[in-house]
Amino acid sequence: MVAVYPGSFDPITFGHLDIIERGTRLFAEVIVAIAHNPQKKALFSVEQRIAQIRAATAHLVNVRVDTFDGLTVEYARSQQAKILLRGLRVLSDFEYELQMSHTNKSLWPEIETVFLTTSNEYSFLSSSLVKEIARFGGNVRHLVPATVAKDLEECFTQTLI
Ligand code: COD
Repeated sequence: MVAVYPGSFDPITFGHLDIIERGTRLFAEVIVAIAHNPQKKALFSVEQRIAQIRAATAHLVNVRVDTFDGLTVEYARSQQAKILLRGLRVLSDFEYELQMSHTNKSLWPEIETVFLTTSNEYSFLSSSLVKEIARFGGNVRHLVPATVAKDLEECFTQTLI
């Protein structure tokens, strides 16, 4: 079975990567799908995020990185994928994820959302937190893949100049 792991991934963190790695052991293929939302201001361009995720998942043979506009279920349908993979960290994730899962099913009844609970060491980790630390010059190398850490350093060094 093919699973789509949709998200913003702005940027990918070790929390996302953990879900991807575990997903590849459950599904024949995991498509990491970056939602392109022009209304939402992202730090990294879609092209940068594709490069970051490709570099971070280069060791995984059954991962594909893609981007999509519009509805997640329409994208999944276009890929003949009936599984959406999502990660759950804390209780507050649950409400949002439950609402999204029901909404997606109302749009396409054949879609199923599979949730993987976060690994303990990443339960606090989010892309926003990583960006905040990097913005203030903190070390993020234990939180994100090396390419992302480098991109964050470059991005915020340029901002300071
Ligand atoms: N540990 C485990 N899981 C994690 C961690 C972590 N440390 N960090 C993040 N995750 C999980 C998140 O819980 C989520 O499941 C996934 O990784 C992706 O997270 P993000 O933050 O990169 O992506 P989101 O949640 O912003 O993505 C939202 C979508 C873009 C998927 C959503 O807005 C969407 O589907 N948009 C398209 C329009 C649409 O179809 N709308 C209707 C659906 S409601």
